[in-house]
Amino acid sequence: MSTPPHTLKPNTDRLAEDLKALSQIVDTTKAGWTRRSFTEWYDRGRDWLKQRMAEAGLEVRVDAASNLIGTRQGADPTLPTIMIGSHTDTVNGGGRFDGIIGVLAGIEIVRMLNESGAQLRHTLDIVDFTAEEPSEFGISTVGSRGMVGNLSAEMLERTDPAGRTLREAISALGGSPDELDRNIRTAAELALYLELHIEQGPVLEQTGKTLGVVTGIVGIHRYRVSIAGQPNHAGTTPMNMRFDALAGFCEIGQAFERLCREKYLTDVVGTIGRIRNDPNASNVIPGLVEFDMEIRSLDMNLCQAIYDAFERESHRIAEDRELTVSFEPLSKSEAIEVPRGIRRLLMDVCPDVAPTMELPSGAGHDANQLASIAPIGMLFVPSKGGISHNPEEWTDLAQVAAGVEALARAMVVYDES
Ligand code: HGY
Ligand code: MN
Ligand code: MN
Ligand code: MN
Repeated sequence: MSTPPHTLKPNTDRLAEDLKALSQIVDTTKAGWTRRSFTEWYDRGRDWLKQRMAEAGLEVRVDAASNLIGTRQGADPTLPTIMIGSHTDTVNGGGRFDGIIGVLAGIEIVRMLNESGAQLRHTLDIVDFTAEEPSEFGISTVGSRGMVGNLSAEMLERTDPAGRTLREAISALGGSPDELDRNIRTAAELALYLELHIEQGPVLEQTGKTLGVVTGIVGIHRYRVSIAGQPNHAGTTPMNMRFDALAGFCEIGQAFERLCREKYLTDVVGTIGRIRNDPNASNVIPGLVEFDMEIRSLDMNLCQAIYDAFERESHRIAEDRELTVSFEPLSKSEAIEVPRGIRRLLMDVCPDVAPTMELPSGAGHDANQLASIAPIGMLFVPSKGGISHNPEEWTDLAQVAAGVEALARAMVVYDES
């Protein structure tokens, strides 16, 4: 029985309750709304999600990569699966909407289908991908990498500051890392991946639009850089006899910003967001600085060009200061172009729900990984003031509900196509 897509409406009270309940399962000792992957608060969020998925009649399981998956069987088991997903981990001091609205949208869409008595042709998977944000292991999109076979043995052995391996962390969350290779999802198994996400930027709000159909998603190159000098006494070491790693970082950091700002202002963004200074004492000349840098662009050649130029400049500065600098790749995700057919599918259904426009994503997503095995489609809803990764992150309930309604329509239209 086909379901007229326009009849599917989210229950906004239920959606508000879910948003409030899940967003409050956080580490209250931290600023903002913090639910870091592989922590007790993340586990509690998972337990809460498992209950909601079970109540919605989904078959609930944790896959080899520790992703939480709720499955609603379709009428035709020979068809590949449609997947709706996102993530429920946050950055430190993050907001209440980044990621979770995509997972809650999936659960609410299942309830809408149940209430309308709709029987889809395709099986539907609702997924909470593990650790989409850069984890304490230095790797982001852990679960979606694992699902598509992009989590290497080397990555699984990386350790967090407490010395735990990513392999151990995935197992503790119910995954089975040794089974990863045998559980890689293939293109034949997945028909379509859809994700609802906050824009995390100002464009929708500034143009008065409620829905954004994503045209492309940036790729991200992330590196860990170490600058080594010589720790020494801050009082007895003359200025011309120092090998100051932090002073070296200041010059190298400026060079990075200048490269990204001057040469590639509109097409690339570069950020140094995490830094460690050893021994980090007021009366010791810093001997070692370690920092994480990332470069993002829709054009991966630009990412590579910036990296190459930055590496050369860093070695030149280090040599001048008799320091050493080394670069270790942390992770790479490829830039994604959304297939035309999926953009058209979304652009056909969305304007009926709310004012809509097309735009690229400057944020990375699990969709970057899923794109290696399926056509992906992403829908954005506005971020107030364009703010995200910040406790002030905000999206109106009506905007979230419009995103849920449009995603449900697109999914039903696709299912019947
Ligand atoms: O960093 C990002 O782009 C995303 O919010 N994880
Ligand atoms: Mn994020
Ligand atoms: Mn996100
Ligand atoms: Mn995402």
